[in-house]
Amino acid sequence: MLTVALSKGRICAAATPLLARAGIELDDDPADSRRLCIATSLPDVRILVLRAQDVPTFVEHGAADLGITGKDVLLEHQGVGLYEPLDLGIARCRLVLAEPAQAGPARSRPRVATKYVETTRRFFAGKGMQAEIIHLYGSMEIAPAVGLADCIVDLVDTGVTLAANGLTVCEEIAAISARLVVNKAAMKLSHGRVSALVERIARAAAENGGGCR
Ligand code: PRT
Ligand code: MG
Repeated sequence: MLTVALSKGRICAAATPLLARAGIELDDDPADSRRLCIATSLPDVRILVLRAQDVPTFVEHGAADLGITGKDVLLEHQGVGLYEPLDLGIARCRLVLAEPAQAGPARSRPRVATKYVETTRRFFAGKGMQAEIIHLYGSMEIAPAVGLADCIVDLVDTGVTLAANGLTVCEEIAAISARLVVNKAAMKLSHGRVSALVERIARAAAENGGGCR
């Protein structure tokens, strides 16, 4: 049996049609099933539906052989024991630094609201700066308006949410999309079966206009 850990929410919504094109049909719709483990049309492949942030943990520990999650989550997790063989080209967005459109003069030690604590720390360290990081779990966009932070690090797609909260992008930190990850030990021990599944998904992603290695 090969177990694939799949990030629920918008990545799951985009990945399900991609998996179907790869010949992997889920027996239940993850959006309205309470099952967290879903069988598929391939008798030896099952899907675990997980919080995005938990996908690398399951794969790293071998509880899942493969995983599908966002590059934002992987940058933050900095997993060891994971290969990242494939960019699926779905759930694309950008990780950005954003600030109020009418920002005051920059501080030497900016206060930055984000859920991407490690990625933000590394980004500022790369500029030779120290940031005061305010760790939030959501609704980062409101933090500058209420004086909690000077700027935010968050995902942006259309930019509508930033604009609605009076924020503009100052800098792009990373281009984000969903990635396929593989447990390193599974890649060695079950090489034939794992690489056949990776190939199947790679072909479907390429047909979809994504799928870079
Ligand atoms: O997990 P959490 O509950 O914190 O986030 P969520 O419920 O907003 O998203 P979820 O769980 O469905 O999926 C999160 C994953 O989807 C991320 O880890 C990314 O890899 C990927 N992804 C792709 C995105 C977006 N695009 C995106 N636009 N995740 C979040 N957003 C948010 C963005 O932060 C903004 O607040 O969507 C909002 C709308 O974006 P605009 O710019 O189109 O207005
Ligand atoms: Mg969510």
